Amino acid sequence: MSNQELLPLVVIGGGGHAGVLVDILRLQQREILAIVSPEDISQRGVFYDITHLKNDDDVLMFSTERVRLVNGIGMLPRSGLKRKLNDYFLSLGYQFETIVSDVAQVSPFAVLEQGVQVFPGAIIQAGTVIEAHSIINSGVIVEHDCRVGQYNHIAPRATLCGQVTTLNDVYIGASATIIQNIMLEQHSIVAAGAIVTQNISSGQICYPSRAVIKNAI
Ligand code: JB3
Repeated sequence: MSNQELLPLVVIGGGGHAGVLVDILRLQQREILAIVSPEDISQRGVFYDITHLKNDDDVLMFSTERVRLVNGIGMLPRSGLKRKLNDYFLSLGYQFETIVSDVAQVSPFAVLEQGVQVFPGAIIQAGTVIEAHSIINSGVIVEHDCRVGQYNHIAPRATLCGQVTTLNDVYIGASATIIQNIMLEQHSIVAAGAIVTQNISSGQICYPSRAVIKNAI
């Protein structure tokens, strides 16, 4: 699809996560109409020359047919802000853009649903489905035939081996590893650096096992 057919964008949120998204979109020469954030954004150079709107209802000046939204709110464990804002704007008829960095590697045989965000260096292999509004952060590897649920946040450099399934609202921390065929149920959390070798039930948290240090001799 040429840039001419792509609709202009309005970014919701003006923090670090939004900054990475705008970086990606500038490289793709996408038209960004505004950053919507109650806080000052002038300290972030990446937002230069973009209109700053302070209230979410300012978005209503844009027709739902003539813009697409980008949710620039990061998704930390138990944070409901991203979904709350999504639900509000979806209920008004707005649609969210799926964003894929030019330096991510996404198989043509993978499926990305509405509002998915794939950051630089990420790899998504064949047969994998990423459901709506999930974040695949920088350097993440999602191996073949995985299914990532809605509103997941896969933090930088995490690895999902083959056939991993996550349900909705799962958080996988930076550099965590999920071995093949594992199921992570809704609202489960994997802490940064953890290695997951068994299924995790709904709402459970998996922490890195303590490094076992034994005398070598
Ligand atoms: O760890 C990584 C790689 N990224 C983190 C990401 C996943 O989550 C990042 O380090 C942060 O922990 C977090 O990123 P985020 O959401 O950009 O955090 P922060 O820099 O605090 O920015 C939050 C933005 O949301 C700020 O611009 C707030 O003004 C804005 N905000 C808060 N409430 C809102 C609202 N914006 C709108 N439009 N509406 C709100 O209700």
